[in-house]
Amino acid sequence: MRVGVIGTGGMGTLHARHVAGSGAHTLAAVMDVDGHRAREAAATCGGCAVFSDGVELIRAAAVEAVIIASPDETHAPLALACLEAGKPVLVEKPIAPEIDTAREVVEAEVALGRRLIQVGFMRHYDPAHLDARRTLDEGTLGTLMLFRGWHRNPPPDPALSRRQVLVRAAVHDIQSARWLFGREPLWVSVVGPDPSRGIDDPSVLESITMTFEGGGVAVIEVNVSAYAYEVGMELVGDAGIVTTPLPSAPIVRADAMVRQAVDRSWTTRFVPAYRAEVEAWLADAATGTALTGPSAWDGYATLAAAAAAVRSVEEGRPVAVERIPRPDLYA
Ligand code: ISE
Repeated sequence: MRVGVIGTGGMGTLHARHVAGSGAHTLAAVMDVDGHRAREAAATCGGCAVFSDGVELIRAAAVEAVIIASPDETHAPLALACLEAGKPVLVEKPIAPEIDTAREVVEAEVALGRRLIQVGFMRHYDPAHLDARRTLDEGTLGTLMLFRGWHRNPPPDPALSRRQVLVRAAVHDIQSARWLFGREPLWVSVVGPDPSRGIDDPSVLESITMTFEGGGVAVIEVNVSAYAYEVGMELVGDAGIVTTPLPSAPIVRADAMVRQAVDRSWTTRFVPAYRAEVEAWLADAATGTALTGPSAWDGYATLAAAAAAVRSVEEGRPVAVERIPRPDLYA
């Protein structure tokens, strides 16, 4: 496939590198509002066309598939342009910052009648998550009762508000819980360590509890005040428990200490998952049939739960998740 990448910040450049290095596919074009940054990304990937307008890139004849890694509020309009052009797209999460916009994207794809959108929930491609998932599928854990997730980031600069953390970051963990339970959350409740902080105040740590249709509970720590970067989960079933392992970095004993390095950012922790995500998406796209990775519905449904999480902070109580019924396209 000939691929165009929109947005050449850290994430877009990493995706562009994975496309260029895939062997099977070509990086045809990149786009960024910062022309210098776009040209630099093109150069580090061995050269390609450079656009200053995302929709022009999407419509270009030389581009067969699109990756959207531009700012959050551009995700939905650009994904809609991909649907219009009939081109497969991998769009970074969140699919939109607002739930109504996310619903419009789902409705447009349903009207088209074909799955062309994949959302960037790369944990589906992370070996540690996949191993845990396999253990659950093999029946070793019995019935899944509890998903416990942790998502720890060193403090971002600039700081993120509680709303931003719930809508931009916690959607990953909400998606992991939906993926493992295979069902939708019914209720969401969020508490932070400092009850005086409002939804637009900086986030420190959010503790999100979700109850699921058909039983099951998820308890998720999203912590933007952490010593390093850690993402993991524990699945508690009625017959067993699986926990994703600690980092596989070597354990060093020296100076009367035992040390093991921990990642500082997702850009190192999840590199293999991002590469696998792009390769799986392109392999699906190249067949010309439906995409099979996390869908626009997953993007919408995680956002519906994130919207309930925002309301839970605002109203100080558990909130029911409101969402449209799942269209047959995503059965
Ligand atoms: C951040 O919001 C991201 O976009 C990354 O995908 C994620 O892995 C990271 O933990 C988030 O904080």
